[in-house]
Amino acid sequence: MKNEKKGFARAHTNIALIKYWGKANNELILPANDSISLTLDKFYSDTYVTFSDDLTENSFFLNQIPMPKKSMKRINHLIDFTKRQYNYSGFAKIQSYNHVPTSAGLASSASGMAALAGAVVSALDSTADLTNISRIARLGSGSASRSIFGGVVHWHRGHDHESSFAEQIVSEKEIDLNMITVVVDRHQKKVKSTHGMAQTVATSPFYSTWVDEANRAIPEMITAVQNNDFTKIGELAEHSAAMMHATTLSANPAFTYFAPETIKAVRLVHQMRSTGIECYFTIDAGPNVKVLCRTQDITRVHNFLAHEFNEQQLVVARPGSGIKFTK
Ligand code: 2P0
Repeated sequence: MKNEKKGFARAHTNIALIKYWGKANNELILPANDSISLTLDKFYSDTYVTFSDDLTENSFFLNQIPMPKKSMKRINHLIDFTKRQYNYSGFAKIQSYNHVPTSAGLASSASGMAALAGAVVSALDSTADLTNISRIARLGSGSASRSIFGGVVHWHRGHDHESSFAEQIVSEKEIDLNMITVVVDRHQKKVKSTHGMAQTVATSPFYSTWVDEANRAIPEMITAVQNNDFTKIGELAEHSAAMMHATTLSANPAFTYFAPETIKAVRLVHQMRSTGIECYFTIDAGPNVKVLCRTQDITRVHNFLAHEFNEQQLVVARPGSGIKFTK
């Protein structure tokens, strides 16, 4: 009879308020600086794993399409690490479904790797510890370590596998913080974040300043989040994003994730603020602009942005929950 172990997990994606940009250790994915993020509702990944003694290798299907072997490196690393931890020798068949529309301009690697870690660990350990799942998710993608928890989350950079994990600052019910993505360019060819950050670490003379400033902002952001101080959260988040993008322009060769429409959306955020609609921008490793606002202002911000961008370019997200092991 087949000896099978099954696991399932659902994890939501997240947006960083204090960005992770650069690694201190590439293999363990230890970041150079701490980061803080908001987990988002609506956008999530569902992952099913079946471990079996009968399988001879791992396989991964994303939205039912098999992943090529050459793209399996980090997935295999994550699975091998977990198998060693739980002293298990079988292989895994994984089916993952992304509910992160590409039209939303959000990355799916955070939710995808978080759900993978949750499914793999829960298959091998029914008393799964969320901190351990966060560490394992980190091996798949740094930002995935934060997607284990809901609300606002702090990823401690740490100095080894044990000490680099995320934890919740406040739950999704305790924070009034929403995000409207302005999808300015869906098709732009981009420098993948893994490569972009590596190039920045290696060549930007501003890089050590980035690390110092990011780490300095962490306790300030924690206090702002605990106090639900939207103004302070927004100011710190906007400054963190602007500093991260300054490091790409100071890399050699220089590069930028900005597109012309990125600047247009940033200007609209400034215009809104000058007319009394309080909102702030953040931008990841791509051209889309994410606008942070309070719940009371979602409609006003959305309508203002809708003067310049069409409905399909605007995607509203609210705070989301942490990882779940049932649907
Ligand atoms: C973040 N980003 O904090 C930052 C801000 C993008 C810009 O984490 O190499 O896919 O897999 O650890 O997590 C995207 O990078 O990179 C990211 P790896 P990841 O959200």
